[in-house]
Amino acid sequence: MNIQINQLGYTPAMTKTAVLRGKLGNELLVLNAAGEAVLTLPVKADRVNIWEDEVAVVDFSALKAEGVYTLRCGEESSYPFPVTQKPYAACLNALVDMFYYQRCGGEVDARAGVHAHPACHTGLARVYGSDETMEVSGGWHDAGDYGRYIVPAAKAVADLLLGWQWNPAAFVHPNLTELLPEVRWELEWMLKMQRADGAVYHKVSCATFCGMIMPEEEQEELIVSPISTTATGDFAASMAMASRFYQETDPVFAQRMKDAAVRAWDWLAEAEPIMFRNPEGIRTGGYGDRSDADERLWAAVELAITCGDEKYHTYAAKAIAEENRTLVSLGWGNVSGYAALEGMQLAGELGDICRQWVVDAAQQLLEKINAYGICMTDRLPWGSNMNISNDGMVLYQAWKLTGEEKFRIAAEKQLHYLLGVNPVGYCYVSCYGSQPMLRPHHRPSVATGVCVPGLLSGGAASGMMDAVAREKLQGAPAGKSFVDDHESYSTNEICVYWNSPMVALLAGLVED
Ligand code: 9MR
Ligand code: 9MR
Ligand code: ZN
Repeated sequence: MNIQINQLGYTPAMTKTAVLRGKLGNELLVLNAAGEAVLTLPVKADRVNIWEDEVAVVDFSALKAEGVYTLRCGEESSYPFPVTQKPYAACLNALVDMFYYQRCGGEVDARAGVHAHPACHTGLARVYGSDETMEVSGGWHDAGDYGRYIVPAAKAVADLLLGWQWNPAAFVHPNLTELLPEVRWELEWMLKMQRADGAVYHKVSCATFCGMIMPEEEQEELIVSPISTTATGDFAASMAMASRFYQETDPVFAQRMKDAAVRAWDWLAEAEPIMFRNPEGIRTGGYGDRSDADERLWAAVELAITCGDEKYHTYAAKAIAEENRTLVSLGWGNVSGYAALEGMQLAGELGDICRQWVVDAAQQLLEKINAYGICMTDRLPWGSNMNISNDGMVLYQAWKLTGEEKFRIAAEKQLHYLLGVNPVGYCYVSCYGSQPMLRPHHRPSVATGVCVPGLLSGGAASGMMDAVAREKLQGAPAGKSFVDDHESYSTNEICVYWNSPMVALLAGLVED
């Protein structure tokens, strides 16, 4: 395909841009379902070089009438796409249902079809280096593997709650699950990962990654890896945040989370940084870090909002003053951006600083936007689709703060990229769009031979970090460093914390 569009379509009001690859012609025709041209637009002669292609970007926002359309330029056509009021409702449902499919420690019931399975990983886990055992069942499998890790869990929870905060009405079509009960599935597990003194264990997994089997078939010993201050900070932050969301419906549960957050903080306040590294014999996901300053900052902000104590506010004010506020980072490694997004709720100067932080970061993103609409060009990291969704969240928030359309348009472009306006022409959400990703590095999808729907692929990654990528993508430019192959874990794995920011972005953008 040489004419890239959002394969799920657009709302009538949205800005619509197509990316045309190569010299296709001078005019872009918008054809209706009957094949009649309803719009004719000039294609700019001065094209842009990006990722080894010369592309032209054509704005066809003038198309506002509902219907199904195709774009044509010369001999080339786009996939057909709709213009309709709610083009993303089914996709958003699927992105949320993904968390249900990822459930550990409970049955995934018959509604999941071939992916149904009995409760998995229900045995007691042994604390690394001891004979002590713990009951830590529950939560979500992190990704294509079956590990359960606190650091990425906190990000996933925070994104989903932000999506709910921005627009609860976006989640009115429950399918396999509902948002707040689903998030609670993870939170209940996280609570089990806290040690009596308040510190939090980094993860629970088997010693090594298993083969491409269903989760209940993984029977090796479960091992709880040592504590870290990053896991403890992320835990304190996400528990304090979540506590507010369950306050009305279940105050007892909300109080449990608040108490757990306070205990984590009290332990953290006395603790020197403990950065996690896989101990001898453990080879599952590391989620290591170089600094826990951002985790501590995020925790202080959430506790200041939830508990109101002056000490949290004082800590947050000092830490924000020291923070390098050039970006709003929503990565699992640098969570300072959550302090920014959440800190906006704080009264006084701190709230103002956080708002400015978000708007300045969004402005910097705008300056990096490329022809495909995303804010990175030279290098794309492992899981770049997460960074793209994260950027969308920041741009969306800047739009809400300022009302400036440029931010909303840019936020929409992040979505359009993920759903088809990208140089490989994939809709990066499995089973959605005209050319969906269908072969993710995801054990239940590989074991059954059927792709779970609603999985956001990690997407293009320039580092060539697995054998398939090295073999098939050697020399490929960043944006094309993607292969829909289940063995390419560095370009086509799936993760709870890659789906989660896309859920938040979509929830925000579909607001009426
Ligand atoms: O399945 C694993 C995936 O979740 C990880 O992201 C990836 C990188 O750590 O590793 C995958 O496991 C592979 C392992 O590292 C090497 N042997 C083959 C495994 C499955 O492809
Ligand atoms: O998402 C993680 C990415 O940022 C890292 O570069 C990569 C290598 O360390 O690991 C990714 O996380 C994987 C985790 O270690 C194991 N579960 C699957 C995750 C996604 O591939
Ligand atoms: Zn499991």
